[in-house]
Amino acid sequence: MKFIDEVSIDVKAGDGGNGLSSFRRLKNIPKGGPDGGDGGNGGNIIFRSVNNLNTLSKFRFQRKFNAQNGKRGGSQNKTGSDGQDLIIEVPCGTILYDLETKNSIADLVNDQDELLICKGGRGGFGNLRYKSSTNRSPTKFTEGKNGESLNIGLELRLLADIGLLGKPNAGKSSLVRAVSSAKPKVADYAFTTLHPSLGVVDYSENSSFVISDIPGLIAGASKGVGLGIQFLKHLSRTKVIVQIVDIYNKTSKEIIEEVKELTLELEDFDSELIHKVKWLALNKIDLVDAEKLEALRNELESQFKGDLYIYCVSAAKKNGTQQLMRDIGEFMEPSND
Ligand SMILES: Nc1nc2c(ncn2[C@@H]2O[C@H](COP(=O)(O)OP(=O)(O)OP(=O)(O)O)[C@@H](O)[C@H]2O)c(=O)[nH]1
Ligand SMILES: [Mg+2]
Repeated sequence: MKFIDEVSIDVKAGDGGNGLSSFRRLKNIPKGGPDGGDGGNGGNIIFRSVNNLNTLSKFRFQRKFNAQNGKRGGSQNKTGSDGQDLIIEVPCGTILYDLETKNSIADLVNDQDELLICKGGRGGFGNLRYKSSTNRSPTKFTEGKNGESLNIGLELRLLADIGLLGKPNAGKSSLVRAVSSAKPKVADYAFTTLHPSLGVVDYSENSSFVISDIPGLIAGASKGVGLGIQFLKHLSRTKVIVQIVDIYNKTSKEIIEEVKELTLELEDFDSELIHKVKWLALNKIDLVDAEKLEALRNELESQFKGDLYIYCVSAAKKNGTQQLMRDIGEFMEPSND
């Protein structure tokens, strides 16, 4: 299914049913009293987040959602039936915005989180309600109230513990394949990955975390170059961001430039995210001479002076990748918060 992470939709709760004005008509009681019942209430619009969805794609086909109206009141003091609530399911991690005010209304994170977003209108009163000692035959009734309506923006921010940040071809998808059972496509051309995906990493016998693969980022991304920065929002909920660099055929100067360049793009998008970049994975070490690698590593260690944990890995050969995941997993354990 196509990956969609932003949509706008119109939702409207049901209107309340009108009250009824009627009088009892029985053969032997020609002048029966008022017996008009109340209208039913309109159905509410409720959003629910569920685990088994991971994209907002279904909203491409349906943009308008109406909950049922309440039914009109009946004679013999029958209340009209209430309109059914409409439950709209979205993936966990969906943020709801009021598009008019631009305010965020809800952030549905956990499976089965629910929130009433638009309340159905109340049903009107039937004429029986208006009977009194001074007015035994009221004809007055009230109309049901309109249900609330909203123009809502939905934005999905994937829920991952770890996000990967890297240029196209750095080996992000290869790393996800190496450490999880997820199988994002890997190929030797830029922008193989066109949308984010998630994988579960079992970093020890009883512990796991979720890693997210995102499309590659290039200089100028914040100005829309390449696939742009639209996917960086999926890094916003991660606890840790791992930067990954292809070191094959590059000088240490080029590698340092690349690390800084990507950090700047990330900063342009959201300066808060910079603090999450704690790890640097130097990838494709299988293609690099061991001595050169050692020198490179020392140079980078002194350049980033403890700002980054530096790891040498080969995602393709699964070399060093388990250790990297284990160390990140242990770093994220609650006692280290
Ligand atoms: N030799 C070697 N090749 C690798 C390694 N990791 C990835 N590659 C190759 O590098 C190319 C790009 O790998 P991907 O995993 O698709 O890279 P990516 O970062 O996901 O790329 P985009 O999705 O385009 O951003 C593929 O041809 C991989 O086989 C590695 O450790 N060693
Ligand atoms: Mg990829």
